[in-house]
Amino acid sequence: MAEAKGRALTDAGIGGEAERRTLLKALERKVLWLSTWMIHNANHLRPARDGLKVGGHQASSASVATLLTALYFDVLRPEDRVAVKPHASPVFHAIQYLFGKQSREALERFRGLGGAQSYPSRTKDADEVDLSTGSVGLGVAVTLFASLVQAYVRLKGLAPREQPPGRMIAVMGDAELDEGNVFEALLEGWKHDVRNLWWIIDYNRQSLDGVVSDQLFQKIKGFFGAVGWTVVILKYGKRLQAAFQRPGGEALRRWIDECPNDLYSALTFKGVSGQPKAWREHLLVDLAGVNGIPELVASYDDAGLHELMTNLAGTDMDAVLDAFHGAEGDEPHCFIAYTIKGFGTPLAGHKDNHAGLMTVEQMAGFKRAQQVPEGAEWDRFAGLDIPAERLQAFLHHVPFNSDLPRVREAKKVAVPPRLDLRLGGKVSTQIAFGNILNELSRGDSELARRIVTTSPDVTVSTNLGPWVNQRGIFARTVRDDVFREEKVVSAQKWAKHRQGQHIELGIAENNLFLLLGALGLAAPLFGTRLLPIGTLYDPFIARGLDALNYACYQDARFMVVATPSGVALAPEGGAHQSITTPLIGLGQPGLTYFEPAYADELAAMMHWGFEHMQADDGGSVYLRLSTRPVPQPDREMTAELASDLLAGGYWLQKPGGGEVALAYCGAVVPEGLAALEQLKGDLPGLGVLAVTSPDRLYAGWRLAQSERSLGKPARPSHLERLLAALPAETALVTVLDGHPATLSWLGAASGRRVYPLGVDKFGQSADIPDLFRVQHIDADAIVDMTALACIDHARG
Ligand SMILES: Cc1ncc(C[n+]2csc(CCOP(=O)(O)OP(=O)(O)O)c2C)c(N)n1
Ligand SMILES: [Mg+2]
Repeated sequence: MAEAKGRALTDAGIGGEAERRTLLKALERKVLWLSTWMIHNANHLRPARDGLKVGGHQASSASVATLLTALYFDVLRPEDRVAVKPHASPVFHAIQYLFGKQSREALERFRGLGGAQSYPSRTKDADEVDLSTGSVGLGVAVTLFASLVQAYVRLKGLAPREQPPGRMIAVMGDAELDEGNVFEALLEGWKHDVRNLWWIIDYNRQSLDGVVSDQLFQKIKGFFGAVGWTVVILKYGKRLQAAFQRPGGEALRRWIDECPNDLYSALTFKGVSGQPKAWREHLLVDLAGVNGIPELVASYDDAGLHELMTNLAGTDMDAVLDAFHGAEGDEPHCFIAYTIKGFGTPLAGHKDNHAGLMTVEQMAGFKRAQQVPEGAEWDRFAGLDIPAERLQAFLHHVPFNSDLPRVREAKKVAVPPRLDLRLGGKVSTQIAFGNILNELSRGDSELARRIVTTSPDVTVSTNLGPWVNQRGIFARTVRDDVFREEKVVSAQKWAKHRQGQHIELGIAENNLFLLLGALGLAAPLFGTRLLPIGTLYDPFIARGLDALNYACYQDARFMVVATPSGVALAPEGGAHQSITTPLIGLGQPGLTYFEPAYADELAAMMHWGFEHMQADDGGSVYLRLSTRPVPQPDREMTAELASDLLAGGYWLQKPGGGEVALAYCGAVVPEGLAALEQLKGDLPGLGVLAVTSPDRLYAGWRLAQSERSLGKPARPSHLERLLAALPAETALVTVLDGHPATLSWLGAASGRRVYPLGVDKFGQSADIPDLFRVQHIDADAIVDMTALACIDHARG
């Protein structure tokens, strides 16, 4: 592939290595210019309507202009995938603009509606972002899981045959290493022997607030080495390397090596801000008496000495190309690339430059230095000493610039008309979940082949065991189940092999959601569809919440099955109780939350979920399940019932008018029915509404309202249709094993009084009768609340 493109470059009249590098250096300048200009334009030349600074990160962008230029215009192949650090978004967009894949209008509208996004976004940017970034650390780690997913689809023969394996690459800020999720991912990657993975650290030794600790690279080297990565340090540029060969050069190297980060940054800034003698003064004092130093220092004028002293490898095109092309093998590589934040601009090195913007005067000077004529600021090649046609021909032929769309298509997986269940008696929704997957695992449907499950060390306790027994655990190398071999009795068969369809993770919920995010992007990234299901304990969603949000933000498609939930796990105790997760389900965009009470409801929800995960305008699904066994209704899942429960609710007991109706969600159904039993003498028309998805009900109601506000034909929402069965003044008593606010909005939405019951304090270990009583979600609490509603009703 690379050779073929190399030939094409020769065919296009681009000569050898030397010319390629000359062209790359010219483009590097242009990338730096366009990225800084884009930010300047947005902040200074576009009318500000809201009094807010637009922002953008000129210094962070300048820091990686060389690295990204080298990557996109030389090193990358179309099959590679890149997560670009969030605040280098302008550099990414400038590069796409030079490729002709990004419009000038989008650059002019940087950070505005429809413009190039503040941080590279898969869903909002038009120029083919591979992986979104924004919350630092997550974009880095997701590349590791993407490499695992690539291995999964390739080793199973699911990826299109003609597609070579790509490198999953993160271009990351050095402060991203402060995020714990990066290290959680590193360890998991080691366990799974990840390959084809590059992390390129923009080691500018600055974060947002200032300068990072000295000698940090030693620690970084240690971390990565410990988990088997090849670490490549790009420290000195070619000019410095040459200077080190001269008399006094060794002492100069030592001086730089020992120079504290903050002093180096300060001297760098002095060098670009009218204090050109700073380097010279320091060197001559600190290295007084060292042979060769006076001559070496004297051989540079002030500008030359500044250029030499700031010639770090990460901003030196030749050094960068040598390092990237020198990397061999598919083992993971970490490049620690020394750079300067703000390199090549008047912001270079200043510790406060993260949010700093060049002033209008500084930009005018910068424009002159870049030889960009007035009015030619958006010109692709203005100010470069190379004819535009030549640059254009080069760009056309660089290996990355393929005509293939970067967002791959993948066929949809057929979902059978219904999912089977083989259960009887009292059943929990968690048991039903295991049963549905078990039934699927025994068949040979396309759906079963495309499901991949994963869990952070709670595979067995979330009831994935039967599925795993049947389908095996994914691993590069075959490993028999030793316990089985040794005839140690166990219900679990843990055979590991390439055909395995369960990816076992350590206990890090961030990793679960990052992996679900990567698996859920298999279609656009690798051209093949997977249907990922991840299980965890419901309370620990909070642990991985940022990664869950990130996966949704990227429009990855997956199913999260969270069990046990609420306080109904009873004896397991307070630390494992989940209270606010229903509100997360309700509030999280891109994630549809269901909470079934019965097994047949869950089967319908999973069926809908598998379709929804594949729909163009679909999304991901969150199923909040319970370990509490409840008696099952003897009923047929009619089309009408399925449609109602998927829209968010149905009448379990149809109302016959009256002052009050009950609405419950999930595993508290026995309490709802017990209260009905107690009350039906006094309130013969008492209805019981099963809320199967507060999220779907809410979304439907909001949509109907907004359509009406726009003058569109009035279509009642599902909630309105359901509540039309009640007189206008009927109050609602709501109950769930979760935060009461999940259902209390039903009152406001329907203009009626609401009496919400739910959990709003942490409990303790107990059995369900005690806990539900303490939390006021038992039948007595429902009866008492209904009585209050009746009294209020009578008062008017
Ligand atoms: C999780 C998270 N916390 C905080 C921020 C705000 N933030 C954006 S960039 C940044 C500093 C990043 O420093 P570094 O990674 O070294 O990037 P540089 O700009 O130096 O390239 C911070 C704290 C964020 N984007 N995400
Ligand atoms: Mg930094």
